[in-house]
Amino acid sequence: MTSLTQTDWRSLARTLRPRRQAFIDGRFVDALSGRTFPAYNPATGEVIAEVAACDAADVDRAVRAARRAFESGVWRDLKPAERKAVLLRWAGLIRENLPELALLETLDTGKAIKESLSVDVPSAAAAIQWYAETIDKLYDEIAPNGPSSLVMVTREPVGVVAGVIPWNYPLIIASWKIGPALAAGNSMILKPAEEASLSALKLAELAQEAGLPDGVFNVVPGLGPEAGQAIGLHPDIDAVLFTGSTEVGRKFLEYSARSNLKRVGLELGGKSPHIVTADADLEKAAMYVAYAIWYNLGQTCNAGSRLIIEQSVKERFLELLRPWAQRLYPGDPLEPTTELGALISAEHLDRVRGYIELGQREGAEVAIGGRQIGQERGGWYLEPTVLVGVKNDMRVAREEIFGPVLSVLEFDRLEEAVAIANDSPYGLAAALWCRDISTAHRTARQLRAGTVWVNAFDHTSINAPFGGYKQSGHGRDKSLHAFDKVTELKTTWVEL
Ligand code: TAP
Repeated sequence: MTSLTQTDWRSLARTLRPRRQAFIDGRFVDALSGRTFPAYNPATGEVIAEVAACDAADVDRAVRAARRAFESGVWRDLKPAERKAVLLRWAGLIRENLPELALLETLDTGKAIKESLSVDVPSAAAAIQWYAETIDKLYDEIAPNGPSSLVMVTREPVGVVAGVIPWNYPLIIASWKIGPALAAGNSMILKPAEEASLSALKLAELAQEAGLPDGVFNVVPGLGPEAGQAIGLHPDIDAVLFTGSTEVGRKFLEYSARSNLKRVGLELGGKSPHIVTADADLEKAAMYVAYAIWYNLGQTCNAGSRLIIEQSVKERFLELLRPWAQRLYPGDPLEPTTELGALISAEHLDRVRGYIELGQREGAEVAIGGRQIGQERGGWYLEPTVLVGVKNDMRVAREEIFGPVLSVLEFDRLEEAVAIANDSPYGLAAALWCRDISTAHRTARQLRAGTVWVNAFDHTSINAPFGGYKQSGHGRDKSLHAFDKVTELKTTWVEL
């Protein structure tokens, strides 16, 4: 399927009829209000679908369905092997529908079809499969309490779990929420981002085909302040797994406090530091620094957006980065060799451009890129950009730009680099390039981030936890740790 040409993808896109209704209680339905919102193709600026705009009434309908399904035991009381089989079928169907899902993801988000095909869809299938596999392998515990009692510690599903997710990796992040929530036996409601709902609706169709009982998995597309807020405030949702901005994450904590104290998992923003020392393998580091900031056009929560480079090698390193900025030049996302597509929206493009101008006003200089391109296509494209002369108190070093803009800061001593790296409200990820093993371990310990890479960036696996320190959130996606937010621990004490 990867042999399809740009023309093939374009003609497939013309025949594609994306699902646009909400999926509630096993049926595709319009929003009760009848309202819709447009889904745009960021590569062309065209509207590709009018999607159901769910609000509080639809969320309530979905919660009732999810609660009914949960209480009936139709899912949580299935034999583990049966539950596992359904999720494995779902993962299989995601793989079988690779071209359609990849195309939906690309049309809806502007990301390159190459990436949707090789990363987004396969990773989502792999995550659901991984959690399916845990279902009949996780054992509960017996606390050591002597011969006169049996103290069992068991995990039970919390009940109704909602996932509220962003637009940058719609399928992947959905799968990180769906996997643990459904494997644990919960029912689920998923609210995709306004800018990227289409692949979630296709997932719902495949869930039904896989045999997931009605009401166990629901998708309510809609706007954040309507559907999202209704989820946050709903008194009968037990947990919300949120991925998105720190600003909205804060709102979910407030919603929880104002409603039923539902559990809130927060995967939020980042401003990840990428430290490169003079003794590092600079050529390799340059490639990683380039992908760390420019992959998906920097619209990645853990994007390596602050390069902290040892002063003596700064100029040389910038020369090594230049060819990568040319190679990773944005193009038509449906051209199979394109690595970077378009930014998600016109507003986001303006926002990112605003940061480049702000950086210059703050005293930084554009060393690479900085221009909007591709206007003739109608979409929202920006060159890979590097700002030099950045100080860590500038807003371009402190705030999440969420675009292809690398801020370059300099250091003389490694302690300085660590201090700069840690001087951030965020703590999602960090990376260090150096050859000395004890420096690497010591520095990795000092970096306050949920993930630290040494001589790498963004290497990832579903079995390694992912999440942030500080205002990058709390709780972890991926790995067995993701079960913590969607399960209750029950102690059953039996006197013998
Ligand atoms: P947000 O604007 O925070 O949106 C995330 C989700 O929250 C969307 O579904 C959004 O709906 C909804 N929402 C917006 N306002 C809301 C409100 N007032 N009440 C309830 N829900 C609301 O983030 P985004 O722009 O989609 O994504 C970018 C952000 O996500 C960045 O900060 C990025 O770092 C973060 N992110 C973090 C991670 C991890 S793992 N830490 C991964 C990816 C992205 P609408 O789309 O309708 O507004």
